[in-house]
Amino acid sequence: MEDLIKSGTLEQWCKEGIMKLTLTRVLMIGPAGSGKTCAQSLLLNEDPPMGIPSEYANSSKPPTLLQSDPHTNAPSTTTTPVQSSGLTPHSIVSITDSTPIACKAVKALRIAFDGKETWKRITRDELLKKLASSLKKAAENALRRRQISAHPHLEELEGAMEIDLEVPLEDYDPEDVLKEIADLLPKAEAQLSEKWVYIVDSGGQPAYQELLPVFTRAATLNVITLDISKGIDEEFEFMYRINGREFPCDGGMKYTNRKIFDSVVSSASVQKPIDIEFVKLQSKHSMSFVLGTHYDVLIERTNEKDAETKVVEMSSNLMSELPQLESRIISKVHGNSVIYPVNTMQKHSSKRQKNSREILETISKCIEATIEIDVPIRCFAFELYLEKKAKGKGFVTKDEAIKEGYKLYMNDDEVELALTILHNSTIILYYPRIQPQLVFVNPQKIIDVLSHLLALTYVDYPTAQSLATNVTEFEKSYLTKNGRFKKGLLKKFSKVFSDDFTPEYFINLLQHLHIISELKNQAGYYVYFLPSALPAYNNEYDKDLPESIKPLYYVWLEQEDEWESKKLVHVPQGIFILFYVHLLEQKEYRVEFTQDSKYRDAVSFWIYIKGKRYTLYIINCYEHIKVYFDGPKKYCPQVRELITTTINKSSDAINAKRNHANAFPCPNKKKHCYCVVDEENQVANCILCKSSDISENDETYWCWFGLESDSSSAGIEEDVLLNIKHLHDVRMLLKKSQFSNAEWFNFGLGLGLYHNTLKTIEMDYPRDTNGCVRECLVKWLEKADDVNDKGGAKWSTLIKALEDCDQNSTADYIRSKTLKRKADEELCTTSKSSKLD
Ligand SMILES: Nc1nc2c(ncn2[C@@H]2O[C@H](COP(=O)(O)OP(=O)(O)OP(=O)(O)O)[C@@H](O)[C@H]2O)c(=O)[nH]1
Ligand SMILES: [Mg+2]
Repeated sequence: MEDLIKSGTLEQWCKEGIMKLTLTRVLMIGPAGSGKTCAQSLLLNEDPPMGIPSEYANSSKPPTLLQSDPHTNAPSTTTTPVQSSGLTPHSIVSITDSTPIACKAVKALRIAFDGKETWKRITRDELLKKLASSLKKAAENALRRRQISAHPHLEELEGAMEIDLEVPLEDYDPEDVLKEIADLLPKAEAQLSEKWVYIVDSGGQPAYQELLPVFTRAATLNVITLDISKGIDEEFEFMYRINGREFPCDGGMKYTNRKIFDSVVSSASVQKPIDIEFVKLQSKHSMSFVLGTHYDVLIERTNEKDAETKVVEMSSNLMSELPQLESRIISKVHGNSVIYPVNTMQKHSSKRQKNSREILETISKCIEATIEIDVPIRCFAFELYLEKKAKGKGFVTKDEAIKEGYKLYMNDDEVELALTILHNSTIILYYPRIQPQLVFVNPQKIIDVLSHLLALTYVDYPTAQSLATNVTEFEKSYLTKNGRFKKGLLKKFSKVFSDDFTPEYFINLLQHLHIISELKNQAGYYVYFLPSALPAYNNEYDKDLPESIKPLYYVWLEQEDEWESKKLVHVPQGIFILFYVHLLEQKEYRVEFTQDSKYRDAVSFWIYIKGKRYTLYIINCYEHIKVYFDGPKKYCPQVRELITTTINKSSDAINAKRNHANAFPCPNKKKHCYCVVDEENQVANCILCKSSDISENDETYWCWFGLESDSSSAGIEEDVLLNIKHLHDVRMLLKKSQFSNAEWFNFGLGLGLYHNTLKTIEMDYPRDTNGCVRECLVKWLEKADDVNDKGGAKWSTLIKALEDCDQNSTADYIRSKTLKRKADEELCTTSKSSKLD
C-alpha cells in the first residue's frame, strides 16, 4: 500500500483507471405476482425463494422493513403461515412479498463457459477482487514504465506525487476500501469477463408501474414475466402480497396479460436510451424477452403436449395486436414462440440450471441489448466507500460523500459526476436539488415509504397498522378515497426516517418529482395529494361527457427508422400520473376538482377562462388519452396547448420521447384506427384504413386547432408581456403570415434562447420544424435562457427576432395585427396634443 501511494500508482489508478464493460441493463417487469422476483433468482442461477428462517416469521413486523444486504438485494420473503384470502387462483400460495416500486440494481457477471452462459451475482468480496486485479495491472504497468525510462529525475517526480496526495498515509483507516483492495493484490488474478448485467426488480401493482419510470432509466433489456396459467385476454385482479397474505389492489378492476404486455412494450419503445457519460456504444433501442411463468400450473392442468401447444397459440395471439413492435421482442425463444415457458419455482437444481442457461443463451445472442461503457474504476470503489459509510442508515450526506471521494482523489465535480452515474445506472438515489443533499445508497429507504404509503390503500386495517404504527382508519380512508395524507402519517412509518432523512425531506422530494401536490385545507393545514393512491377509473364520467365538441385524443406514434411509417403504441406508463400533478400545479389557469369522484387515471376539472368556469375531462384509456371540453369552441386551442405542454413536461420527467400526436377516433370505427392530425396542413389521416373522412369544415373537430387567433379576447393589441396562454395566438399569427418554419433555429437564437436549448428541441422533434417552432415559442413564453435580457416575451421582441432572421413580411404582418392599433392610437394622441399646443 505504502509503495503504491509513494509511487503515485494508486493515485493514477484512481484518476485514470477505467473498467471497459459490455453492459446489459435488465428490468424485471410484468403484472403483480407474475413471478418477476422468482424469475430474477432463476436468471441468477440461485435457488427459488423459499422464505426466510428468521425472527420475522410469524411476527407482525413487515418484512420489507428488513435491512436487506445491499449486495445481495435478497428478495423479501416470509415464512409466515400463508392465509390465502380465497382469491388466489389455482390454489397457489405465495411465499414472496410484493416488491416495492423498484429495487437497487443487482450486479452480475456474465460468464461464458463451454459455449453456455451463466449469470453470477457479484458480491462485495468479488468486486474487491476485481478492483485488486485492475490495480495490480496498473502497478505492473507503472513499474514497467519506470524501468524503461529509468528517469534521471525520478526521485523528483515521486516527490511531486507525494505532495499531491490528498490523504496522508497515517490517516488511512485500517478498514479503508482502498486498503482492502491493496491487501488483495497478492491474490489478484487476471480479470475474467467484463460482461456485466445490472438487474432491477420492480413491483407489478398498477400504481407502482406508473411510478417506476420516475425512479429508473431505460433498460436495454426488459424481461417481461407473464403468468401463462392465465390466458392472454383472461381478466384477473391484481394482488398485493404481504406477510403471506394477499389483498386485491384495485377493488374489482380487472387486467389482462395482453393489456400489461402492450403497455410495457409500448413504454419501453418510447424511452430515450440512458444518457450517461462514458457510454461508448449505445444500444439502438431496448429489447424485450417474454418469460411465461407458471408453466408447471399449465402442465398440471392438462399435460405437457397440450401445454406446449397452448404456449404457441398464446405467443401468436400476444403479438397480434402490436405486430409493429415485433422487432423489439426477442423472437423464437422456444421453437417459434416469443414466450419462453418456465416454472420459476423449479426446485430441481439441474432442471433449474437448464432453464436458466437456455434463457441466457437466447439473451446473449441479442447484442442489441448491450451497451459498451468505460466506467471510471473509482465509481465502483466509491460505491463501496459509500456503502460502508451508509451502513445502518441507508444514506450519506453530500458532504460525507465528498469526503469519501477525497480518499479516491476525486474533486467535488468528479464526486457529482460519479453520483449522477450511480443514480442513473444503479438506482442509488441522489437528488441534488433537494436540501439537505443526501445520497441514498440504499434506495429502499425512499421507495419503501412510498410503496407502503400506496399499500395502505390495498390492505386491511390490521395489516395497515403493521406498515404504519397506529395509523387511524380515517387516515387510511382519507388516502384511499381522496388520495390525501398529512405529514403526521409519514411519522408513523417507524424506523424509516432518521437524521437528515425526515418526513419533510421526503415530502420535498415527492413534490420535486411531481408525484404529490401540496394543498392547504380549510383549517389552514397542509395536506398532500397523491393521485397514485386513488382507485382506477370505472367509467363514472361517461354519462356526463360533453358532445357538442368532439373529444381530442392524444396517441403515441413510434417510428423504427426515419423513412418508416409511424406506428401506434400505447400511452407510456408514468405519463398520466405526472401529467395530473403538473396540471394542478401550473399557474396560468385556475383549476379545481369538480364534485365527481377522483381517479388515478381520469380527472374532471373545472377550468376558469376569463373568470368563467368550464369543465374539462381527461381520461387515460391506455391506448390513448382523451380530452373533453364543454366550453366555447374558441377556447379549445388554448386548452389543447395547455394539455400538450403539460404532457411534454411529464414526458421529459420520465425520459420518454415526445412522440405523441393529436388524433380523432376513426369515423369508420375500425379497431385501433385513429385519424392522426397533421396540424400544419390541417388534415387528419387514418393510420389503418385509407379514408380521411373528417370533413375539413367540421368545426366540432377543427375547433381544437382554431385557424383564427382570438386576438381580441387574448388582448394582444398591446405590447404587454405575453405568457403561455398566448401560445396559440402567436402560432396562428406566424402561420397566417407564412413564416418559414425552416428558419426556426435562427429565430430561436434571436428570441434569446441558448444554442443548447435549441439543439435539445431539434433532437426532440426530428424532421418536424412545426414542432420545433412550437417548442421555441414555449421556451420563449416561459422566459427561458436570455429571453428577459432581450426584452422579455413581447410582440416587439418577437418582431425584432423575425426581422433579424430576414422574415420581414412576417414581422410586418404581426406588427399590423398587434402593435399597429397601438401605433395608430399613439399617432392620434400625438397629433391631438400638437393641435392643442
Ligand atoms: N407454480 C408456480 N408458482 C410461481 C411461479 N412463479 C411465481 N410463482 C408464485 O407466485 C408468487 C409471486 O411470485 P413473485 O416472483 O414474487 O411475483 P412478482 O412478479 O415479483 O410480484 P410483485 O413483486 O408483487 O410484482 C411466488 O411467491 C410463487 O408462489 C411459477 O413459475 N410457478
Ligand atoms: Mg416481486
